[in-house]
Amino acid sequence: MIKFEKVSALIERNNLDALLIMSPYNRRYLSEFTGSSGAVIITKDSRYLISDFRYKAQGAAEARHFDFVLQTKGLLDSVMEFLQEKNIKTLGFEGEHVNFNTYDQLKKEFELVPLSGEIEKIRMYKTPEEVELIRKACGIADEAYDHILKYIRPGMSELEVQNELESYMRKLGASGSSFDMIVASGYRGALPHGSASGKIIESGEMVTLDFGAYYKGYASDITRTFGVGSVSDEMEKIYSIVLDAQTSSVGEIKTGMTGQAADKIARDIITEAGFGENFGHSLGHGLGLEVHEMPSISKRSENILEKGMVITVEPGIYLDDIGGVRIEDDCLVTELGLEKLSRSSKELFII
Ligand SMILES: [Mn+2]
Repeated sequence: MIKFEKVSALIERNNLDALLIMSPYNRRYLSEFTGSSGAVIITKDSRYLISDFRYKAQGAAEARHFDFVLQTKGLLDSVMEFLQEKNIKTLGFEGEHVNFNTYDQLKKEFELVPLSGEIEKIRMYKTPEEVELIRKACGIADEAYDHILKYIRPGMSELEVQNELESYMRKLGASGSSFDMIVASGYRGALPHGSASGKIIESGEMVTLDFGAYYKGYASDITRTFGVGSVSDEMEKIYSIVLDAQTSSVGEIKTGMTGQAADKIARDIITEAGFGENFGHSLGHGLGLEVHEMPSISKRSENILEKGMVITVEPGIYLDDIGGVRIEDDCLVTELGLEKLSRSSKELFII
């Protein structure tokens, strides 16, 4: 498998005897083990998953390409004992995930090589199977959005909308929301990360929903903004600028572009319309096992967009105390440009 070839190259490049992975998403990505505790150890010629008694059967079944090692002590003690038995001297570890106490213990016995973001870089390139899971997670979000547009009425609270959306996605097969969803109505729409509150949704307001589903471990993340009853001229104007920035970006982003160049497509349109100061976040991010992962699509990002990556495209304009508009799709980077995985309509919709 391509991911194991890349890990072997990483081990070789850094002259490691073994690589130790303990962070949950990287552990799951490499081993396919979905349990909540364990460690992955990869040497030049073997792969091991260490976990405890609770996960003995599950670990062995899920981590098909790994030998299961039963943990008999605390996880770190068992890991260290195993590494010593295997005569490991030079050990690569996840610099940005290992805490000080673990580091302090490991350094007593091994020559440590910190690696940062290396597994995350491999995770950027999705296999066709991973893309299909994300596509399914997007389909669930699209169908739930369709449902919620028929469900919402003025007088409902943002929390009621959140609960309905979440339970509907579960009915469609999601294991849950992929993150704490945003339901921001009226003036709260100016908060790019306004989680659902007890605020009542009123006629004449716009509502921003930013939400997603987890399906078999893979996330979707979509945003739509719609009107309730009627929409002011000012908000309608902002909506059309954001829509133009979003569709232009989806149409023009290509393989080989930097995150910075991709971000600039939307930012230039919004800035030219006079709202540059009101678009204070990045255009997008990678999506997969985590709802935010590499690559970054931002003003400063030098990540190169390549075939097989899945990214979000989500420009927004926020006016303090008035409201906001954001539109977000999830897209696969292909040789021909972006392929949209989320399909909900982006025409301004008034319920
Ligand atoms: Mn997003």
